[in-house]
Amino acid sequence: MNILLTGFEPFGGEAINPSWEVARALDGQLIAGATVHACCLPTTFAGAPAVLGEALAALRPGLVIALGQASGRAEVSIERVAVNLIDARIADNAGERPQDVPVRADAPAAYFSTLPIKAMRDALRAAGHPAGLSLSAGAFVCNQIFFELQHRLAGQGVRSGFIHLPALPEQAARAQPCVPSMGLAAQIDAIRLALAVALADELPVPAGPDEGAPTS
Ligand code: PCA
Repeated sequence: MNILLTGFEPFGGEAINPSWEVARALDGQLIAGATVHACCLPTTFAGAPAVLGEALAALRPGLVIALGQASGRAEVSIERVAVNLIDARIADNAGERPQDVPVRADAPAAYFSTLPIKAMRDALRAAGHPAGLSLSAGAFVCNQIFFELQHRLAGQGVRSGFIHLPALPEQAARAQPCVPSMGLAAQIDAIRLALAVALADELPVPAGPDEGAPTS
């Protein structure tokens, strides 16, 4: 089985993005017999969906987790819901700042994660990693990609979702004021564990948005 693990290129004037550092560190690793394939998405509204679509078509993954950076968050943040809204607070890497537009005009208002989010949170905490559930992935490129992912895989029987990561210590040290951070090795361990927990889930994948509410 293939696992697709996506990260984003640096954005907002930063030189590094923990999401891509974590994804590329896990690229090629075997987790419970499944192979991780890392894919770097451009942090642009116009470019990211097509790169995601190509990776989905090429790999036909049995599990997909998209990663992004959320500076200011103190924990590995397992997102519950993707909303059909783009409202950029800063420009993306192409200089675009769309506001108050849907991700897809022809799609539902929201999709839930189909990952075993509470089991993942509990396993991460038990392993000593700060982790929690989040009710908003924002309204920037991460939420757009989370929404695209859930829309494209709705009814396909493939578990998918989104996890936001804290800043790396070197990013936190340059922020004014400093923000919470988590070291890269710990972030990599946490996402490896999150993938293992998602793979171990034997419940049927929720078929669509109406049935996608987390039950665990
Ligand atoms: N974080 C941004 C986009 C890319 C990333 O890593 C976000 O939260 O939308």
